[in-house]
Amino acid sequence: MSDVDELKTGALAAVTAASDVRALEAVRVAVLGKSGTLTQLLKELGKTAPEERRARGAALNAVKDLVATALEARRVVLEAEELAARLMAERMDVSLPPPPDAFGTIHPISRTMEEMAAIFGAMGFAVAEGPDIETDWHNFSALNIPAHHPARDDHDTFYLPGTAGAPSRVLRTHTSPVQIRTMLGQEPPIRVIVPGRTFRSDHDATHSPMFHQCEALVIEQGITLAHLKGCVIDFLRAYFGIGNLPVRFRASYFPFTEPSMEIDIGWNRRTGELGAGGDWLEILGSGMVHPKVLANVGLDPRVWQGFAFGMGVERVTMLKYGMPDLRPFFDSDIRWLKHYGFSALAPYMAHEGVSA
Ligand code: 2NL
Repeated sequence: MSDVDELKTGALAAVTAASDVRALEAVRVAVLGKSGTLTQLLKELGKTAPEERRARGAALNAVKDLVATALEARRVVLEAEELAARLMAERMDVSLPPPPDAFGTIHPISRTMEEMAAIFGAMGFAVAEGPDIETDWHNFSALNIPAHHPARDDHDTFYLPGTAGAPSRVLRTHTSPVQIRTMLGQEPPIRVIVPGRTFRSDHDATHSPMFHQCEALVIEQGITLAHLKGCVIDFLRAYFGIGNLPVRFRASYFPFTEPSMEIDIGWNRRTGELGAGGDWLEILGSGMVHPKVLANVGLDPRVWQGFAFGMGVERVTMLKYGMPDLRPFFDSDIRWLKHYGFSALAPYMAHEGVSA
């Protein structure tokens, strides 16, 4: 067998044996590349005796074409095989169930405060906010709770370390100081609610040292107790979604209101059901803003009147959703949050259409 035939047989065998596109490319380089075996023989054609040169040249070129054709045919086959293998490996089963969702939930406290903003917003109230760290004056004195007054003892206040010459500071024990700031900062008429964090040094099954309140304040000329009653009744019936929720007003005492009233709603003590059952549950404190409080923020009590009320956000949330325990509210336990949290995709609108 001639060296040309030998090269042809060897090259074609190597093409057939190549098991992937990379191996096939290696065969092409080894035979037809710059220093490939066939290229080498073509380069050496000049050394061949002139009478053999034409025939050998034709034979070498024929082998070159043959090998190139074989390479191309094999490449088409190998590429098809590799594509088929990839399609199989990267196959996607579109009938599989989707992975479990990774959405978070809205915390019940946030949702309740959103609901309150929606209900009071429909009555013309704006939302006001203020600092968690307050001066003693905004938190107590302005609200007619002077230094050494016994009412201060009820608040289990967190005091901040004092600085000589600077006003004494506390973590606010209620959201009332925000209403003081509102009255100092803008002219009446005023209608605001103040949902927010509050702090008291008290920790047991029914008290957290950090909790939330929502207070409301109205300052206008000619405001009476009747406006307070109507506003509170409308709010409670909208919030609990019970159009005929029984509401009872009881005389009480707060230093910052006169007269003051505690407000109860009807429920069933045994089942916990709201709106029926003949028992009463205290839910809110309220009153007409004390003339001294108005004077403390520079308002003439003979011109301006107003009412205010306050409630615990955790408490009304637990009642509405039947939550038995306050403690998990701030544990950040993902199971509790999944169970009691709200979807961000389900906006609150229950108060629409609730009426007496
Ligand atoms: C309760 C009682 C109440 C107020 C809060 C208030 C605020 C100003 C002036 C007068 Cl600036 N009053 N707030 C009034 C009555 C009751 O809260 O039991 N809260 C949980």
